[in-house]
Amino acid sequence: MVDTYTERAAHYTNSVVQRLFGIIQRKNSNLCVAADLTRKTALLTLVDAVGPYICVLKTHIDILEDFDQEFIRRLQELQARHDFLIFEDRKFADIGNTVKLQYTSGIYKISSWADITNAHPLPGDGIVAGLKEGGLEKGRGLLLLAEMSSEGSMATGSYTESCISMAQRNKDFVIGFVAGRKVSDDDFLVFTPGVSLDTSRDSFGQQYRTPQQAIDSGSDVIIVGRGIYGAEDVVVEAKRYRDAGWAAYLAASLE
Ligand code: BMP
Repeated sequence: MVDTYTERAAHYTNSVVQRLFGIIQRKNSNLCVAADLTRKTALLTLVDAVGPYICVLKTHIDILEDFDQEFIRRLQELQARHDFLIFEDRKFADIGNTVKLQYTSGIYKISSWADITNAHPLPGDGIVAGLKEGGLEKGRGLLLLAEMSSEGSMATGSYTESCISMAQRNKDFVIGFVAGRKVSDDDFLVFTPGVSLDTSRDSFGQQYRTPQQAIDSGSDVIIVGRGIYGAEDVVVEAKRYRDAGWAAYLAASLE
């Protein structure tokens, strides 16, 4: 039997995690949509359609061809309307001073609107220190990439173990991992990409598992991209993945 989201919430102090668990419970959803679209109107239309069924919206802000600050304002309106967190999948990977600038400055000013972002542990603890300076006071949270879903990923074994240690040293800001399974016994969230109900891989080495396989492996939030935004009816697919993820969670919490 796994602890329920409500039981888990009591173990965390980070406000982002508290907000996330609240949303998951209110919406009966552990679904994060990876909205990898390149035009802001299409992206906002997708978010408005799937918003009711998701707990987190994941963005790749740098693939937008027509980004402007107005887009952020409209995204925040949708966030308020549909009640979800925003996760910018920036995968920071530089020294602390540089990532702090990349996180807070430039065109995107990610720390001003993204509740959650993520980083590779590759550069060492300085990357967390730099991002923490940009995000902790704003109430943001960080995920570390402990594993990747792509074939041949080098984030395995001792690399993954070092990533877990890094998270343990930075529990005020690191809220969890991007990983395919529960990589640590500590109270860290696990966000799992590479989830599909219909496909097992793509032509670039992406590897998929079902929502049930991900949840049974200890995932807390399943991330679905093309399985939803690539569908003819995105609402039907969002509901299908929301229901599959929630049914798998309910079954796991009763086992
Ligand atoms: P899709 O479901 O279309 O394969 O999209 C997966 C999403 O998750 C993409 O936005 C990708 O950048 C992200 N992702 C991933 O696929 N594997 C990882 O290990 C980490 C990711 O962030």
